[in-house]
Amino acid sequence: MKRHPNDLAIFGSPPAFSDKLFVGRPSLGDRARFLERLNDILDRRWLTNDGIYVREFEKQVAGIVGVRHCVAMCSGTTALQIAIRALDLTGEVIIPSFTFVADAHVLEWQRIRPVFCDIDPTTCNLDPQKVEEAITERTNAILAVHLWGRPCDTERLAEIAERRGVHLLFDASHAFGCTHNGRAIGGFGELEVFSFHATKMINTFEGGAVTTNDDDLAETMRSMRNFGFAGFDNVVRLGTNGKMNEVSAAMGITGLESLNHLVEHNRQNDRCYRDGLQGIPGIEVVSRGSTGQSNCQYIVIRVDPENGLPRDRLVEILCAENIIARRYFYPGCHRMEPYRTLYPEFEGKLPNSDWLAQRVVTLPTGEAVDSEQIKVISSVIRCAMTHGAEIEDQLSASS
Ligand code: T4K
Repeated sequence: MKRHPNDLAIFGSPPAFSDKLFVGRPSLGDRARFLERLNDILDRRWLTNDGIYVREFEKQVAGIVGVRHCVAMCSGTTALQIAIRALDLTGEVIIPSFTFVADAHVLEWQRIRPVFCDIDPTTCNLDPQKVEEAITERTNAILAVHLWGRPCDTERLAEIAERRGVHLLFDASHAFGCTHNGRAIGGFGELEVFSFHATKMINTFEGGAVTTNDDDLAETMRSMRNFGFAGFDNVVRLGTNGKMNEVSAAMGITGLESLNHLVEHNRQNDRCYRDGLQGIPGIEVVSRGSTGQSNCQYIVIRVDPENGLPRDRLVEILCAENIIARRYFYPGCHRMEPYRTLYPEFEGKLPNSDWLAQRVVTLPTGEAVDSEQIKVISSVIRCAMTHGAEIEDQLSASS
């Protein structure tokens, strides 16, 4: 195990891992079961358009989440787009900037103005007080994100949304299998949106879904994802192609069979990281949240640059060791195009988002990562942070 800066790969030592360890490595579930289902799909020659696997996947997701409807889609982004169309959102929608850029894109794509709101640096989610302050007569909705599976303050946001007469929906892309105050994520607000992208807790290669208890909304979204059809030859509204295909749904069902095992594996990894990273100067493992069970799909550390190494240097060192860590979610949507050009007014207005975006690193976990590997990752981080000044000196001397 790496103990000294001279053993680090950036100084010419062999990397800690011969193969790259990626954040977001997909969990696959039982391969044989998936292949069986794949053969069945081919035998049936029913590949997409509301097939039996999609229906089964929707039924199982709705059951786990505890809602009346799950409407499966071809991606989380499409699910968000269809959801905001079904709610008929217009004007302005409040969202965090500290999230994946899809949240801003789906609004701008519909010509809705994203209003970036700051987060609470402890919860890393929208700060309800700041949401309240951001509401104007143009505000139509709040789109909150359960970032890294940490539940939003759903109660305060619901109270604000109701009192101020705006819609409330959640992006639960990271939160499948998480609970909040005894309830599964997926049943809060008017609707919640999941991503089942390859990198997510449950994956359908590409995929997503909206979960809701609203019968009319569900029916509207089912029709919208299928070109606005309501039966043969009968188009009743504007629609698109947002359908999930059968192979994706079969992958999702296979993943759901292993959900408990996958979550338990992630929790074990989470415990290993917390042990391994304990007491390292300048490193704090972001908490899982205290209101429920986490799927532990994201292991996020905060790197304090005043106490060790700058965050980006640590990412560089990890990368040289074949540990492909990610800066989720740097630099924040308001600092990306087209938003920084369209809406320069958010510059300097989101101090907590900017602060966190400069400090976070997401580390590899999931089925493809085990405890022994985590011990090695932790020891590389310990070495790098403990010898931060030495490393910087050596690198500047050699450049
Ligand atoms: N809302 C939120 C809060 C989200 O985080 C996302 C997506 C969405 C909405 C939209 O949902 P989708 O429309 O995607 O269903 C990745 C994912 O593509 C994206 O789904 C995800 N969030 C985001 C957080 O991560 P990138 O640009 O970082 O992807 P990329 O290609 O760099 O891959 C990520 C990591 O996963 C790498 O370390 C490599 C690894 N990987 C990836 C794939 C696809 C694998 O090891 N195997 C694979 O097959 O966006």
